[in-house]
Amino acid sequence: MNIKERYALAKEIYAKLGVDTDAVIAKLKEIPVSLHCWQGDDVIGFDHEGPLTGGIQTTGNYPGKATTPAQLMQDMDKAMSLMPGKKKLNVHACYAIFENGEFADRDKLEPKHFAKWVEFAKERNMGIDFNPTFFSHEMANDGLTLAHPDEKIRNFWIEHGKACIRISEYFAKETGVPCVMNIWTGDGYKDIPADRLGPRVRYKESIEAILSEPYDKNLVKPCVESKVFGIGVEAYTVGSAEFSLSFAATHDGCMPLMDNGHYHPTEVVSDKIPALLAFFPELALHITRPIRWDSDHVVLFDDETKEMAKEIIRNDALDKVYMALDYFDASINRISAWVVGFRSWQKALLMAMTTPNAMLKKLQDEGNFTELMVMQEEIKTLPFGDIWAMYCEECGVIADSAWLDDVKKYEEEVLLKR
Ligand code: RNT
Ligand code: ZN
Repeated sequence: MNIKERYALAKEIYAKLGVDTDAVIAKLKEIPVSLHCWQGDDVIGFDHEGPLTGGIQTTGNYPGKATTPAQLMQDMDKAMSLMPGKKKLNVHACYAIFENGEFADRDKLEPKHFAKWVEFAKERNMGIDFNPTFFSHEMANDGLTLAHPDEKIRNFWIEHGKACIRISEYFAKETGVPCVMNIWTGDGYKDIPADRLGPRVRYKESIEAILSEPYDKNLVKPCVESKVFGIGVEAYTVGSAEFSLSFAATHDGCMPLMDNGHYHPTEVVSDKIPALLAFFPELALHITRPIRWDSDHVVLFDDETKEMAKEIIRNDALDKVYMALDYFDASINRISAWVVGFRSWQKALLMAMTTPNAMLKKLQDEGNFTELMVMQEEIKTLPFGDIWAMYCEECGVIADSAWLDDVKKYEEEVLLKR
C-alpha cells in the first residue's frame, strides 16, 4: 500500500473517534516553530574568537561545522528541506554579520548587522525570533552580566539589551511577523553566595532598564528565561524560576519562557504549561532534551515531548505559546540533529492534534476514570505513522528515515570538504 492508501484507512479509524485528520494536517502546516541557528555551529556565532561561556556547553567534535554565515545558511537550508511544517528563524545576537572588516561590539549592534538574516528569512517566508547574547564575551568573564555589581559592566549589557530590542523591532517590521526576544543570562555563582538578594535586585532593575527602550508591544514580545544552574555556576543562579516568573507576572507584556532543561529532574514543563496558562495571556517555550542536567540533547519523540505538545493543543493554546527549539549537539551530524529535533516536535504536535481531547476531557469531568484509562491506552496504538507519512508527503518531505541518505550525501559533498 502506498502512503495515500494507508492514510485513507487510518483516516477512517481516527474519524470514528471524532478526529478530522485532514483538518489537522491543514492546520499543522500553518503553525510556526522557531528553528535555532545555533545548532549549526555549536553556539559560536560570528562576532568573537573565544569559547562558548555562560555555563552552557556543547560536547563533541563532529566534522564539518559551519564557520561562516554562508555555510550556516546553506546548512540550515539543507536541514529545513527535510522538515515538514512552518519554520520561524531563531537568531542570537552573536550571529551578527559584519561586512568588510567592520565590527560593532554587543552594545553597539544595529539592525544593519542582521540585514543578511532578514534577507534569508524573507526569501523563505519566515518570521524571526531574537536573543541578546549575554555570554561568550570578555564583559561576561566574571560569570555576571546584568546582575554584575560593577555598574559599568551592567550598563554595557543593558545597552546590548536595548540594541536587541531595536533589532527585534526591525525584524518584525521587515518580516511582518512579531519577534519574540528572549532574555537569558547565565549569571550566578559557583559557590555559596554571601548575598542572594542583591544580584536579583540588580538583575530586575537591569531588565527593567532594557525594557524601558521604546518599542511596539505588538511587534516585539520580550520574555525572560529562568534556569536552575549552569556549569561553573552550580551554587546560585540569579534568574531562577521564581525570579523569572515573578518578573514576567509583574511586567506587562513580558512573557515567561520555560526551557524544559532548566528544572529539577522530577519537575516537568508539561505540568507547568497549564499552570501558567491560567495566569498569562502568552508564554514561550524552549524545547530541548535534558539528560541528567541541562545537556541540550536533540529533541526526540519521547514521553515528555509528547506531553508538552498535548498541553498546548488540548488547552487550545497554539496562539498563546511561542515554541522554539533549543539544543546543540556537536557529537553527531549537525544537520541530522536539526532535522531529528524539528521532526520530533512536529510529530508531537501532530499526535496531540489527532488525539480525541474533548472526549477524554469529558470522561475526566464525568469521573469516568476507568474508561479514561482504557481510552488513553488505546490511543497509543492508533495508526499514527500513516497520518505522519501523509503530513510529510503533503509538505513535500520524505516521510521515513530515507531523508538521512540526503544528509549523508551532503556530508560527503559539502561538510567534509570544509
Ligand atoms: C541556556 C539557555 C539558553 C541558551 C540559548 C543559546 O541554558 O537554554 O536559552 O541555550 O540562548
Ligand atoms: Zn533555553
